[in-house]
Amino acid sequence: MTIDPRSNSFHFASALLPDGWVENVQIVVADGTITSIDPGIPPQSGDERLGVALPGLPNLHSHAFQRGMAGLAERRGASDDSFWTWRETMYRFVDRLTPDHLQAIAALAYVEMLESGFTRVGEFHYLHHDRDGRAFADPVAMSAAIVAAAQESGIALTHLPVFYAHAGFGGIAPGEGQRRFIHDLDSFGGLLERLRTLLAPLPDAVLGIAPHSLRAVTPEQLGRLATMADGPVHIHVAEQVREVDDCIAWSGQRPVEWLLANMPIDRRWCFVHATHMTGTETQALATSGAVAGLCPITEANLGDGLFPAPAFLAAGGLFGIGSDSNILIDATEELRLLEYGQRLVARGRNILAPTGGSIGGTLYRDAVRGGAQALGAPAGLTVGAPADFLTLDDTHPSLTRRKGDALLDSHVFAAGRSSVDSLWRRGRRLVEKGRHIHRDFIAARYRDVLTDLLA
Ligand code: NGQ
Ligand code: ZN
Repeated sequence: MTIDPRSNSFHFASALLPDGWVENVQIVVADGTITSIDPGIPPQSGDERLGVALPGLPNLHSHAFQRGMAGLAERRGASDDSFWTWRETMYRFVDRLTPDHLQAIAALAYVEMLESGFTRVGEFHYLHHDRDGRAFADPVAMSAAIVAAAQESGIALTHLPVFYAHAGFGGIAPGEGQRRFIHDLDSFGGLLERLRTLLAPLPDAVLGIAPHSLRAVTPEQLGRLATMADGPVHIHVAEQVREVDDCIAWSGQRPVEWLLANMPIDRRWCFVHATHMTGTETQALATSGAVAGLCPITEANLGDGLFPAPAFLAAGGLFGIGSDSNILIDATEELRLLEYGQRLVARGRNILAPTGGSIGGTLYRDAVRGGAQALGAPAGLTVGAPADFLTLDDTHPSLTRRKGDALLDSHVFAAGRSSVDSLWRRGRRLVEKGRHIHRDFIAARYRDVLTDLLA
């Protein structure tokens, strides 16, 4: 029998499928795509035999370049530090980045995402222009660096080019530190056109659109933007109390309230953060079809506040997780902190699952489903989806004698990312024993770039 080099078959002792755990499952892959899933059969000759398989997690919100400043904004300043003082530091870091710098930094971020169990990233990309604020000769030069980093690392990309026009509510003119982000609707339309071509050769790539925040766009621009593309629509919203206060002063409504009342919110939309909501807003967002994009590590790092997860989930809300500032890239820690934030405030345990439910299992499954919806991608291991999965290390002490959801509880709460063994994208093994196959090269280049940038 001749073996098609693009065709693979895998046999797993157990696997998490969209309908739950199955044992002894064979998954056949052709050209990167799953062509069959057969549970309850013994290994066939030619199968690669593996242990526990999980679907890869979508990382629905990343600003890859911020990986380059991770840890550099943790020193206390003269006056009270806040999200807004952090943003000043971030703007200074942005000032010097070239497309080559961006590619090197993003590639390392994506390698780390894959190593921790993410298989797709939603790159919320606003660093469009050259250092002087003028468009590059090739206006998609910075997006091309993101695409190159996705290609090198192998991660699936949902590219979310950001529309940014103003510094605050009411159409305030942008500041000097924002010069590299700015578009008008015409230039942004041109950018989208170029991006369609740029993304076409990248397997499984999705193009969405991202009005940065209600601070950065006018209502007229926002209304137009949603009609300029048919993919996902992502927006930062209600992350900081100051934003809520400014929105009320401008419109008489809170940010989430304003969006739900004035825009055609549906399953295409992802509300990133949505931290500060009233009970009424929480209910309304949960039933809108939109996904809440939660970034627990970054939200803790920036002092944002705590998302009202119990009420949101009780109302049937969908969420996904994002690594946002990439201060630390770890899928298990995002899920762990999502639950721990609630425990610390409620002074209780086992909060974000229905009665009798496993916290790790519930959060993992929900984050796969919500993240996939938000990134315009198939959710989990199904026929027709890309073969994007990871295996857990069966010999990890923390996983001893665990099965089914108990594995996910111990993966998320006890072992953390150290229990990720290998990871496949489109049926190709990119991570082996916790290390990306191109880690050495990509990490060395990252060090060179940071040495240059921090000189
Ligand atoms: C961003 N990050 O676009 O990188 C923002 C900060 C802003 C987060 N919100 C800038 N986490 O919101 O104006
Ligand atoms: Zn963000």
